[in-house]
Parts: sequence; structure tokens; C-alpha cells
Amino acid sequence: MATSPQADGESGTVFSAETYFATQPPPSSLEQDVARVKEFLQRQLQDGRKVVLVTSGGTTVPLELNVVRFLDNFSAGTRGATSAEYFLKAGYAVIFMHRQFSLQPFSRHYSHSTHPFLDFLEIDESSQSATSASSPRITVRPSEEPQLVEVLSTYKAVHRAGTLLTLNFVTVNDYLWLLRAVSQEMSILGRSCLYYLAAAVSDFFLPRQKMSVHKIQSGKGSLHIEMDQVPKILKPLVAEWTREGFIVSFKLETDPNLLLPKACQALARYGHQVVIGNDLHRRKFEVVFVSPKSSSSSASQPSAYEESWLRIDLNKDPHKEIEEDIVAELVKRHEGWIRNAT
Ligand code: PAZ
Repeated sequence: MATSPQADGESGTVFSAETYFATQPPPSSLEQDVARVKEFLQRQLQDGRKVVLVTSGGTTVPLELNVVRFLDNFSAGTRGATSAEYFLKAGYAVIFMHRQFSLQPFSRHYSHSTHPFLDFLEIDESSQSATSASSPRITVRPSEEPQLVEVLSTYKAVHRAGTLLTLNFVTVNDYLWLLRAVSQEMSILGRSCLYYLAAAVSDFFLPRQKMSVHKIQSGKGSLHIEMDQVPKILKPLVAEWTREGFIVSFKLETDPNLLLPKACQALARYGHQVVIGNDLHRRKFEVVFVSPKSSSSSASQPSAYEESWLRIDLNKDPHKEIEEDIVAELVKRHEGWIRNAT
């Protein structure tokens, strides 16, 4: 068994997934998380529900063992949190694996930056609270009530039904260990599980063995850090950990010319079912689904893939969320995947 990383011939090191997990330590919460996932999946199996794993938000790359500094990325977790709600609405049970403190289903509607909840509460000075004779009641601004009632009642119903399990990660290492463990557990569902990998995962990391123990000191001029490549985790996910799951990955680009070639490249490399391509600045109203052509005999040729663009018009309907249509399309494709089981 190879447990040492390989030099890539230029600079840095390429870790296989096997080497990665043999050399990087698991997060301390892993065992506990796996126990919660097992219990959740057993219940969904008994109830005959399909399960989707939604990954969401960005990963950090710590630069020190006693971490003061880390690299991060832009993702707020909007795509993941919004999609999770639509999957729940479509009858799926959802494992929502997200970056700690990123947006979550339901509470996302009251994000502290875009819609802070204190702004729509009012103090009714004329009334007395039922619990304390001296303090006045808090009321909800009438214009906010309809949405709050809708969000709150769905949130409560999901909690009563026990169809949402939330797990969190911070670093890219937490993410990789958790993704492996959850997907291995989910494989008991066969074709009834869907993977919706919307998290923005770092492509580079600093192995524990190369990290400074203490805070990196300034005063020695510029800082040079050589990072290694994060292993391509979709490869073992598709080929080993969950062979029958319906796997959807996301590809983010800023150069529109790269979107389709990169999506096709991912499908050719990993052999999964769908790549959803999105441009950083257009992602709220336009995405492209890329998937193997059903009749294709050669999945390694670019012509072996078909693209299908999904667009919404935010000028016409500013409240429309593109995730509603993304999820509707995937639910259809997943049903086909289950039907076509041999
Ligand atoms: O979290 P968000 O809604 O701000 O952004 C979503 C997204 C762009 C991170 C997601 O749609 C995506 O493309 N994720 C994969 C990124 C990548 O590794 O290419």
C-alpha cells in the first residue's frame, strides 16, 4: 500500500485519497457524526424515503496547527441551504453537511446581513408579557408575518418528521473525512440516494506534517507557502464508496469559456451522472447541466456529453430561486436513475 505522496514532477505533491486518509488525522467529532448518520439513515430506510446529501459552503485551509491564519473562499452556502429546502419539499430526507456558520435551510431567510430578524420585531409597549408582569410583548411586523408563518411552519414540520440532519465542517480535512464516512454509510440506500455536492472545496491544502506548530512570525520578509493538491475525492466516491448513488457535482468558473470543457473533463475523469456548471457572477440566474448522452458509447469524447441550460428571469420574478428549478430537474433525473436499475 502506497502511503507516501508522489511528487507531481513540477512542484508540490499529489496525494491519492488513500495516502491522504493514511496521513491526515480525522476530526474529533467524526465518530459521533457517523453514529447520528447511521441512526438517521435507518429511520429513512424504514420510512422508504429517498435521501440526499447536500454539501454547502466553503472549506478553510489552516496554515498553523495552533490556527490563527487560514485560507478561505467566498461561498456563503446560499446554493446548498436553498436547495436543501426544495429537496425537503420534494419529499427527500436531507443530510445537510455545511460549513459551520454558513447559511442553513429555513434560518437563511433571516440572515443577519440581508434580513436581520431584530429589524422585523417590534415592542408593543401597550401590552404586558404573559411571562413577566413588567416586560412588554414582542410582536412581528405585520408585513413580515406571512413569510414568517410559512417558513416557521415548514421548519417545525420538518423537525417533527425528522427528515433533516445537519452536520458541520470547517477545514478541508474535516470535509474530506466527513464526506467519505457519510457516503460509505449512505451506500446502503443503493440507488435511492442522491449526492448534491455544492460546497466550494479547496483544491490545495497544507498537510499537517508541513504546518508550523505556532503562529507564523512576521519580520522575515515575504511569506512563501507551498501547498499540496487535495486528492480528487470524486474518484473514490464514484468508484468505491457509493457505487449506486446518483452523483451531482458543481463546477464553478470565472472564465465562461472554461465552463463546458471543465464540466466534460470532470465527467470523463470520474464517470458520475451530472455536473452543474455555474459562472461566479451569473450563478443566481443561470446554470448548465452537463451529463453523459444516454446512447453514448464513448464517455471519454467531448461529444459524448449533452448540455442543458437552465435560466430564470429575475427582472420578471425577483423572488424566484433558481434552486427550485435545479432541484425539480434533478428529482426527475433521479427517478429515471432509480427506474433504470437493472
Ligand atoms: O454558496 P454560494 O451559493 O455562494 O455559491 C455556490 C457555489 C458557486 C459555491 C456552488 O454553486 C458551486 O459551484 N460549488 C462548487 C465549486 C467548485 O468547487 O467548483
